[in-house]
Amino acid sequence: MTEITAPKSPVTTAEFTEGIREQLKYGQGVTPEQATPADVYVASSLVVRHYLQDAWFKTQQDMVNGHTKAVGYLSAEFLIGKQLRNALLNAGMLDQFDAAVEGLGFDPQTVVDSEYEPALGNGGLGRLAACYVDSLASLGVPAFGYGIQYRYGIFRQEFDEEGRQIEKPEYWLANDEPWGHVDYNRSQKVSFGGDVIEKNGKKIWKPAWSVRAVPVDYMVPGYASGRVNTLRLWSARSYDEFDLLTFNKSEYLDAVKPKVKAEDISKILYPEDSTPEGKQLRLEQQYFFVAASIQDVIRVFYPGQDKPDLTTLPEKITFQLNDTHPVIGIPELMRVLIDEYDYDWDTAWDITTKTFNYTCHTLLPEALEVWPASLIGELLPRHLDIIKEINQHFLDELKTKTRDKEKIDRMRIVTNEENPKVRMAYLATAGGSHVNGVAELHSQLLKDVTLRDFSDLYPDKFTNVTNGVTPRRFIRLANPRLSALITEGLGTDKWLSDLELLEGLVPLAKDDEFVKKFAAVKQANKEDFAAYAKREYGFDLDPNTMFNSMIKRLHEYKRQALKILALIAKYADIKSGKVSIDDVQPRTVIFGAKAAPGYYLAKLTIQLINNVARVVNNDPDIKGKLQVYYPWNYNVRLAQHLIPATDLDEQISQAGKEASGTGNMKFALNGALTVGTLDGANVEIREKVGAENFFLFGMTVDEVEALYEKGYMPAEYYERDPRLKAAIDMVSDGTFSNGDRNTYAPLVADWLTKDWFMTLADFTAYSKIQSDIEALYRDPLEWNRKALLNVANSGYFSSDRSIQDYLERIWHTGPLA
Ligand code: Z16
Repeated sequence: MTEITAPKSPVTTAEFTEGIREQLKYGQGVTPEQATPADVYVASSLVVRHYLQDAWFKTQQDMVNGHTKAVGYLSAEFLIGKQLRNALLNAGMLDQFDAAVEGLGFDPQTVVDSEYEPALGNGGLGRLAACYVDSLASLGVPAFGYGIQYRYGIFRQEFDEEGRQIEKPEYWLANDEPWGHVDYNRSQKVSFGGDVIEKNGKKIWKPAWSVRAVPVDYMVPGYASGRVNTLRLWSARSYDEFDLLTFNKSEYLDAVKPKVKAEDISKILYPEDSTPEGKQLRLEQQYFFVAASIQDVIRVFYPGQDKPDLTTLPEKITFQLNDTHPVIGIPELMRVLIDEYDYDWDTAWDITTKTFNYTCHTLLPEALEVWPASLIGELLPRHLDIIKEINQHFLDELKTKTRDKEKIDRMRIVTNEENPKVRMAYLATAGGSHVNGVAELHSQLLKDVTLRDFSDLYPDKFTNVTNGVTPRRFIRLANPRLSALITEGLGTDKWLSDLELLEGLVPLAKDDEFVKKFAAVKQANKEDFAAYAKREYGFDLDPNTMFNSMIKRLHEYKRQALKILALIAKYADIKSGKVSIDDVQPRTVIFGAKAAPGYYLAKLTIQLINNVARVVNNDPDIKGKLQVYYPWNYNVRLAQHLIPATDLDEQISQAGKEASGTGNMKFALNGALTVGTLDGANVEIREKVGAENFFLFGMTVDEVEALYEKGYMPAEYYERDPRLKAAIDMVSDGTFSNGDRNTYAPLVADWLTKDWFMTLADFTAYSKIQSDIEALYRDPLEWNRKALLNVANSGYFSSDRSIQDYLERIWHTGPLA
């Protein structure tokens, strides 16, 4: 008997149908006969919201009236993906929706597909924030996600004739957006610029301009928890509308300018993943959403109080800073406490440090935001004063802890130079209770390298929380076939809220019949993906080949170059006759990646991959045995389709560079095998699934360090490995650029003279492991047994477990009573 614990539906099919009819009539203004799938999508979404409304109220009331500390997850990005199916699943209405929509003569999948994906994030960090709000609600923990409702999300990627990336604006709000509830009556004022004056020994900030922060609220229904939390994304509006009335005609157009400027703040998501640009607008965005959120928390938790006792703030909420982007919240809370509520410095500092915690998501030094003090001073003069004072207090404290003057100097929050800079990661570390990295290895490197001085003097502040992903979206929704098989194998569907139960599948890996069912699921998923790729992209994928995916942002450290060079080497082997085509293990390689628009080498790599695909796919000598596809505009939707269909997943970053990775977890949970380096969470995945079920290759962190130390000469590797040489020469000689030898010259020059991430040094090891991979793939039963063991042993990588770790190690709170 299979035990089904999925939430009991709050609605019958008849009620759902009636709800859709009502919404079509009074909301969309169409009859069911006139309605398009997009109309039915909007109507269905509003029905879901309707049935969640009471649980939403109750969760908020219990949060404000109860004694359970809430979590405020401050993040510049929430890459939430499509909402409808997820809300239906979590609220227990999937079946009622399907039946109601079919009853009205529509195909449920078409209806769901007509939702436009909110792409309000760059990659891992934004998607992680979305998984975390899902898990918080599913665990019943009171929480707010606070961020920005950008009008333009991450750009829509296209490829031109030459295979180059083109960025198109992503105006995702062009149509009805039924999920975001715009709440004009709870807006906040956020101010900028101006000066600080002193009056009676008190500093007073006289800002020059203000914008109105309007909350747009998204319901975050927990899976089977009966709880609905809030994701509050701020949208910037102008206060200057009325000024229009006072202008004569000639000034009319000028008068709308300030309005446009104010609304610019939430206009666009910066497309830099891990390498932020220090632009004024970016700082405006950061302050905008953090200031609005802090005021909002005071409004929510101290309703109607003129003189609230804010010493209790750390009992009401704990703020998690997602990377350095929201760190300006630390001086902002200080300012609010001191300037607006008259607390003294020490009391304010005590409240602030108890309220904030900081998660670092990177090891790249260039990703740790450093702002010119002058820029902060212009935009937020009072905050710069406060930051300097924090710095001074901090330096005084350090003097009581160490006599090492150089160390103290290295730890300055505000640097001591002609044009001083503010180091946001240091401000976050000094101004909060805990600092965590996002995988064991990453947290260790933070302590040993990036924040070493801090961990020496404040060892107790540092901890680790290994990332996780939500099994609801990334197993249940993305892979219904596997979900059904897991439930069959375990005899319960409880694994959806307790993912470590997947361990119960371990014995079934010995059962050939079960392994064959598992293999059939993968095969069916591959056929589905081939059909999807045909429909959406016009590609002809052969589902009887190995599906080998590499999906993630395009970045040198992630080393898409290593993958493409190995592929070219293979192609060259075949072309030169070194390898007979009959011995080639058929493989379909699928890339998905966006590059930051200003990242030259990354964009050139995209062009190379597209042209390798063009040449290889059209070469009759290859007989379709090697196929390369690069579906453009990789996003959450494509991930949900491709991950369940993948046999082999690439996690091949240079050791010590990928903080964690979360795609690696999604793949393992969907039964792909990983080829990877000892980097980020790969280390823990390999420990959990077993070394024999993971294809490890490449240098370790220590070996990488040693090689930098010794002096890395990439050209030596080029000379040493003839296959590598052949591959690079093929890139140079015009094979992938219609004979033009200049196209990829900058890329080749970088490989041969710099190659900062040591792609060439790991090439030979990477090529070598391919024969192990191919040997195993020739034995489908053994391959699938190992893939099944990956699923069975990856339960640890649920974001529910990550949230449990945050609750125990950092937040010290829990579910609502
Ligand atoms: C980002 O996506 C990440 C780090 C960062 O500093 C900025 C952005 Cl936008 C990624 C990491 O690169 C990745 O390793 C990690 O898994 C992810 O954040 C979530 O922690």
